[in-house]
Amino acid sequence: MTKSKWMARTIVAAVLPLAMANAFAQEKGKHPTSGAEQQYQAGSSPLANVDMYQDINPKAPPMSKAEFDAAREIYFQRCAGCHGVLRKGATGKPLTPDKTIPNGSEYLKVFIKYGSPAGMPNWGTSGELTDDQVDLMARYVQQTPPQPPEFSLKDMEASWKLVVPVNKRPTKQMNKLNLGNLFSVTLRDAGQIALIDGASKKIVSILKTGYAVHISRMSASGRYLYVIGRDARLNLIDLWMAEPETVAELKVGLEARSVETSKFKGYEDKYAVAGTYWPPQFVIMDGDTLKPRKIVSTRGMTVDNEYHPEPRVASIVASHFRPEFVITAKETGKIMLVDYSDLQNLKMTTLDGAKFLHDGGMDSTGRYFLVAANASNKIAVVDTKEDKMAAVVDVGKIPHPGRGANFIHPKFGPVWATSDLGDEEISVIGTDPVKHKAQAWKVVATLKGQGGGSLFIKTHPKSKNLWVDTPLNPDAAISQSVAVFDISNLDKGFVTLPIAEWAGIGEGAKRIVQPEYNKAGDEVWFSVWSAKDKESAIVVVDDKTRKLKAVIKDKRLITPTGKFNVNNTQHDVY
Ligand code: DHE
Repeated sequence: MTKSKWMARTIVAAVLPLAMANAFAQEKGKHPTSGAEQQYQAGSSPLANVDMYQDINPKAPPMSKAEFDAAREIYFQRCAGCHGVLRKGATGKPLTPDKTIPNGSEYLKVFIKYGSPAGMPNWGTSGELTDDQVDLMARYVQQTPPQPPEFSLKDMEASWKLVVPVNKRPTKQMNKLNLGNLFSVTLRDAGQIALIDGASKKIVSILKTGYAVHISRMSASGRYLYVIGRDARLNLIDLWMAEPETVAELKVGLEARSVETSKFKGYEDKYAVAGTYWPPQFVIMDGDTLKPRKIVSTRGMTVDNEYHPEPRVASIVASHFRPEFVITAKETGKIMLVDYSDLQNLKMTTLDGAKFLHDGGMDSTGRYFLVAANASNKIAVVDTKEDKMAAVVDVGKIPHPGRGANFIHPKFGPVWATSDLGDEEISVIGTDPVKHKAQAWKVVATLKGQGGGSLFIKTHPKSKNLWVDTPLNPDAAISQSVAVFDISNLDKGFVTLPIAEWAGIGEGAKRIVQPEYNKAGDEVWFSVWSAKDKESAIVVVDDKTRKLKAVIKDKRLITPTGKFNVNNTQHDVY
């Protein structure tokens, strides 16, 4: 037996039982989410389709250009989410040639095929990659990482389409829609959004957006809707037009997830900002045209003072206390408070949060921003009035709040809560440093939900219910239902509602994802999310009775995921 074959067998023997034990534990629900979490992070990147230069590394195993391109495509579809665009490591390990070449192809093949208990998925044995593809990837990760192109102001300007100039737009609302209760619904795999009227539950229109469209945000006035796709295409939609439609479009980079608008008094609807995963930067634009004004790179030092070449921009919120955007950089853990009052002489305060910042939202006063540092199992709290960190709070495994849930705890006063991707816990954090000082920025209660795999938690100031989804739980009974807690008696535990069953649709994954309230706060909407070729739906529940109120079914509702009520998004109500 050759040395490399022997090594491979030894590693298989060492790794395989653990990988199997891990899979078995997942089935039994002991580590219910590691698999789901990996799949979630390994979402396809649009960089898979970007042409990149192949730098032949003489020390790496040979690869033809065709093999290199095929492997690059797989890498950006499955691996870049965890290992980073430049393979310098993010939540996954670095895969740079200085590390991979000494390990060699056989060793790498084993890891790619069987995975590891530390978190690497078993791409081969799960059937996702063939043996030939595993071999291809083992050789690919020993090559010099190809770098996607940068994206300058000039590139943005070249992509900019001002479809309807401001002076050609209406000066008042030209339709009869109740805009405050309109929902913008992400139709993820269709690259579209549906605008749905909150009262009639009818689709008002379907609009084309970017690839694998991600989130919607509102301008401060509630007139303009901003929709960002993973391909970094940003659509500006004017809700005042007789038929709401795209009035401007801009490509803000090659890959993106977030967008926000200026909300400070005097700057309503003036600016928008979009953050990109690649290149690692953000751009400030005119709010009513998307004309790009200023680009700022996020490359730099982590909170541990190590250089990171590709800190992706994660969540962004707009301060209500200063003319500032609050922008988080995932890999560095830095939080940038960017003053947009003078773009020429841009001022920025940079705070040390915690590594792996992802999603978050404001407390009920709008002063504090609570953001999950997900792979660090922490919530970072920013005081947007004083421009300082208020705290970093330890929570459960891989917190994933969406924008979180604000409510008044019967004992501890105002609190904000997050659920977790990595365990069944819900952490309830005190948010009132004045009247409940002892509890402020502490976990005052930990609730037990249905299981791990939660992405979003939601309530409304008028509601007594706290809703927790679990779309990534491997158990279909859990991913297809939702847990609801009574805020006045949290110790009683939760009740489960079979939302997917209520939808009354055919076969499919039917994951229940992202509770969202209507404007009045008396209805809560859930997406029933199946694959592109299967029927999906939206289920509307009466918040008071917790009974089914309506099911929205329509052939055009392809892969509905996020839903953004205009009023609640505009005013940060959650
Ligand atoms: Fe999201 C918010 C990134 C996968 C639905 N998602 C966010 C935010 C970030 C992010 C940084 C915060 C934006 C903000 O507030 O400014 N999401 C990512 C990823 O990197 C990830 C893990 C993998 C990927 O390849 O994109 C990812 N996200 C998903 C999904 O698979 C979801 C469930 C379905 C979908 O439509 O893509 C999904 N993400 C959402 C939603 C929000 C979101 C609905 C906004 C929630 C809100 O209430 O505001």
